[in-house]
Amino acid sequence: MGVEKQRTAFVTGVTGQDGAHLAAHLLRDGWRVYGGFRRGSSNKTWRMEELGIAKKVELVECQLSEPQHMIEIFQSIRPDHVYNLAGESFVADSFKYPGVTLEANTHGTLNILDAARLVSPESRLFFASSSEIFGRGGVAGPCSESTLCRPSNPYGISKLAAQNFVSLYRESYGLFACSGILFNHEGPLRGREFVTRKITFNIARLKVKGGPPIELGDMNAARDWGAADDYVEAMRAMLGQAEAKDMVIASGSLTTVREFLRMAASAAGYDPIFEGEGIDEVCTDRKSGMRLAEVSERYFRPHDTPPMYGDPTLIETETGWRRKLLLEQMVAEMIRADINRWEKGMTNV
Ligand code: GDR
Repeated sequence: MGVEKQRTAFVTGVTGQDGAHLAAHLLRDGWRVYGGFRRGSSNKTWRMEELGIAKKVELVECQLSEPQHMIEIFQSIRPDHVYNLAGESFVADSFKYPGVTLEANTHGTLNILDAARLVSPESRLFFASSSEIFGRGGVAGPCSESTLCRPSNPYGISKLAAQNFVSLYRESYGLFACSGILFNHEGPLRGREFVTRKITFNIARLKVKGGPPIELGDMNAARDWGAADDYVEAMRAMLGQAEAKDMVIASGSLTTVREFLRMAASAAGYDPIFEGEGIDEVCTDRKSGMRLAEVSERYFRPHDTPPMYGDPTLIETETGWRRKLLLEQMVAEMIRADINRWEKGMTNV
């Protein structure tokens, strides 16, 4: 019996939430994992450290905007699977930095596709696209692979352009390349700029240390929230298919920011009540009278994406993938992790 060659994956954006979860799953299943990180983000290994994989991932400095550099990385790694998860991910900032967003998300993806085409056309590629590609096209009902794309911010435009490159390279050069159209996905490793982690981090702070209430933007904003730890399995399932296809990765249900806050406060042992409307709305703990959250105009987005939710039928029927964690369980997990961090004084993550 011959010894099976160890399979190799190249994960760009390994210091981010999805990169860390994905690397952990791949390592568990015996893959050799090369993790691409951007210069200046090598100090952001806390996620891999929390998952106990920091020493197991082989880190590769990765400048996505340099085509020759990407070619050299492909020549030295010759990856079986490539997951392009790197990029600018904070939608609100993309209005401030449209050029940087386009460079990282679109141009970076193009350079990866070209490196694969020139060096290792047998590699299978996954690209993390986003529900933001739908924008105004997605408000009428559940978004599927055939929903009209009308992105409403530079971030959505950058992801849609990259996704179009992925299908172009699949169709023109025969690459096994596909895009996962990911709706919001969260968890204890989420960055604090995103509303879910902002809420769990600060509810945990109030619980352990007290202090001022959380300031939030639009409490009526709603998203289709899933768990990052589930969604990285969907990415893997897509690369295991006989044929490369773009697929929506979503939970299929909408939840408001207010409801997420209610779940988080309850998971921390509060009894949250909401009073007032619009900018005057406040969330208070019924038992102690403590103010947990209030609304601040500072966090409203001038051009927020309207609520929309995804239809995961295709990925579920074609790959058999199912999400495991319900939103309420994931929120409880995030609260547990953040309370634990506050108790240990680890508040810079
Ligand atoms: P989003 O995520 O823009 O959907 O992008 P984010 O968590 O930032 O916002 C979700 C919604 O919450 C509203 N909101 C607030 N948002 C933040 N950040 N802070 C607040 O205080 C606040 N109050 C209300 C926002 O207006 C918005 O409606 C995420 C990212 O992961 C993208 O990379 C990804 O492509 C998409 O999800 C799908």
